[in-house]
Amino acid sequence: MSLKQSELILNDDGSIYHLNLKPENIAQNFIFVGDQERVDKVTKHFDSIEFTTQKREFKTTTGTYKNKRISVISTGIGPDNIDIVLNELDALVNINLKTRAIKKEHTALNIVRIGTSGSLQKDIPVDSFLLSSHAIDLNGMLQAYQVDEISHPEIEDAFVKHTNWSLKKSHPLVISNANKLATKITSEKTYIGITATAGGFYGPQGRVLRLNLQDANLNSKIDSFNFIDNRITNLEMETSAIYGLSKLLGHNAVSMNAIIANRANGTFSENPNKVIADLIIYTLDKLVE
Ligand code: R1P
Repeated sequence: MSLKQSELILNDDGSIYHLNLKPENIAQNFIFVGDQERVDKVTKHFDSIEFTTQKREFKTTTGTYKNKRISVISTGIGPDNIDIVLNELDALVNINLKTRAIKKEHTALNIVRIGTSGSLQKDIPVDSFLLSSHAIDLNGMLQAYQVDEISHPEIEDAFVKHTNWSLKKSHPLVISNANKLATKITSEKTYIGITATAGGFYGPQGRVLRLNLQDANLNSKIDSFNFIDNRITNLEMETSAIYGLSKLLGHNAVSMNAIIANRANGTFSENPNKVIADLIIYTLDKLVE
């Protein structure tokens, strides 16, 4: 079956629509960052750079770090952007862009997100690293797909009950994420926990400036949720989308969070750039171990 031009959209030069990439431009190993300026903060450590391009917020650079070929891409903010990035990267490796047919042989990408995040637990301080063992999707993007095979109804139902989750909002989806890549990057330096992924920065993460919240107590109910010793440790805006789409599409993903804020005690890192720089080096070195 050949995918229609309206479904698989290519630019005039044959590159994929939003990312402006061709299959030969990318490595099998990916680092996702939110901020476009963070791409160079990763690739400045590379031995060599072979390719770079940017369209909108999606900047991609491919090169080698200690002889390992890695592509770094900025996703911008939020699950909606992850939908674009993961579907287009998957198309680059698993769809023949010339015939528009899905390839018989599947290629799995290895993806590590290096992002910033706010801790929800007093004992996970600012300036620490956190690896997401699970994600809880609070934004609903994934519900556009058939997600039954990746969902955990027992935990989701317990969360809905514990938080008295409004039925007007999208049903929370819990995605577990144990894989070899996660094992490789885990160490005594990494906290582990369930990462909650919100679809916005202010109201969806319980911040009040001028608007009242649908549930003013939601953050404290998220903090106190516990399912067989699993607790929700941090909030950010991409992990559930990365974990959910990677599982559905057959890619290996890990989300690494530089904790720059602690929402439980109201603190913010005095030097957020340092914890991000440290996490970049930590992750790169773990990738080539
Ligand atoms: C919000 O400020 C952004 O920061 C976090 C959130 O997930 C969201 O994307 O991650 P990044 O620093 O990777 O962008």
